[in-house]
Amino acid sequence: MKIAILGGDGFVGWPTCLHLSNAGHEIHIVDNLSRRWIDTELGVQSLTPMDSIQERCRIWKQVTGKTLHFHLLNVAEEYERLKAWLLEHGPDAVIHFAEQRAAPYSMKTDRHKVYTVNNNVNATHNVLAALVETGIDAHLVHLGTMGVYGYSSVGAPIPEGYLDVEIDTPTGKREQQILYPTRPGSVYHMTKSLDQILFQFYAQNDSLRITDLHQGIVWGTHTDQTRRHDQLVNRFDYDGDYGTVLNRFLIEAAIGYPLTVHGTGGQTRAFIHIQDSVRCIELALSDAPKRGERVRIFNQMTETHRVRDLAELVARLTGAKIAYVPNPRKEAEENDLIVKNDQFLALGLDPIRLQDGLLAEVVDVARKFAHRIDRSRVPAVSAWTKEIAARVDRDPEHLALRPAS
Ligand code: USQ
Repeated sequence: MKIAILGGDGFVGWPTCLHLSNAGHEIHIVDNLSRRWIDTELGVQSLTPMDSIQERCRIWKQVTGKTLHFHLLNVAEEYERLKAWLLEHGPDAVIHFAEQRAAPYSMKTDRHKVYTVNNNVNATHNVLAALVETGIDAHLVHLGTMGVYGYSSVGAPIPEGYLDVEIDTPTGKREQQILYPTRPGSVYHMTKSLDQILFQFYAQNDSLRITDLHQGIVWGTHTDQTRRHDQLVNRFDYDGDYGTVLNRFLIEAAIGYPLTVHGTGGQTRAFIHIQDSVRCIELALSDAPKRGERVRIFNQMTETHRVRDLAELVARLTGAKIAYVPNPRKEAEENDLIVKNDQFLALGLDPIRLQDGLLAEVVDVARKFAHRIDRSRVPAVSAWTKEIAARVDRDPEHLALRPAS
């Protein structure tokens, strides 16, 4: 297949490019390199030393003989170029990662909220409108998030996208399936909820073939393909905005930083290893909906964990200390989470469990690159509201001088 990977330079995008190229597909990376600019804005860098996208593609060619085509294009802002690009290349599938993906970054300031909404919603709508206009019948696979469902305990498993409901009508009860109600907890998660509505409309109105992957928190960094050369290494974020919880705990443990549990750590979240993430995308590609079918929705996760349990697990494995810090986010202190993921299991996914992969990740990545870490970038300081901002802990290590009285 000829596959366009929008956002193919990012954390999940890059290993997806390698995985699908290795599987024999013709890969076109379409990316505006915004994630690298955000690193510059925040003054942080990936824990793993990351080469330019052109250099990464050159190394892949050297290692495998396969070509990764790179196209510098802003999907959210350059609609006419996107349309022309699609017409010229006519991909069989489009994988859409081209969105700002960090909840804390999306909540930093009003400017970051506006950027996240403009970028994410426009990128998704531009792709949809351009597919209709060009008449290209590509399967669109979108990276969505488990976070569209929100994290209040409902007591019932979260289905894969659709909820069976019974509605009272004048002639009696009628059954219907509706999109599972969204309850996003950040501006970022809100944009992914809006994406769902855009997909529903374009599948219904224009018969676009769309799969939406509701992914959990990705952990780990290596895949079989990124391991093949030092310069193919994936990015790894540990900072307070882009670092995700388990990867942050692993890094914190590696540098003797207390594990920063927000609040009580009673938040339960869904997780998936990066290797399983790229495998799921391949499985979803192979199982495209037909024209006229509704949007296919998968829950792309393999296990659920409570944040404080993860901290205790990492502490047990590494001897790290745990710091319970005031939560910079507005979220439920404690929640249960039961998620259905039957569709990927039925397609043959054999998940990597956290218990199996965890230690290797600590040794391979965290300790190897620990010297590149800027400790001052570890605390999560983006607060969800102005009131919460006042109580954010910027110094979980307690290194700053404090008044004696
Ligand atoms: N947390 C801590 N300590 C930390 C960092 C986070 O306790 O040092 C807590 C947070 O308060 C939150 C939970 O861990 O309750 C998860 O936070 P996260 O930063 O790991 O994940 P999140 O902000 O939800 O976003 C990440 C990705 C996003 C993806 C989402 C999947 O950045 O792109 O969509 O995971 S999900 O969480 O299932 O919505």
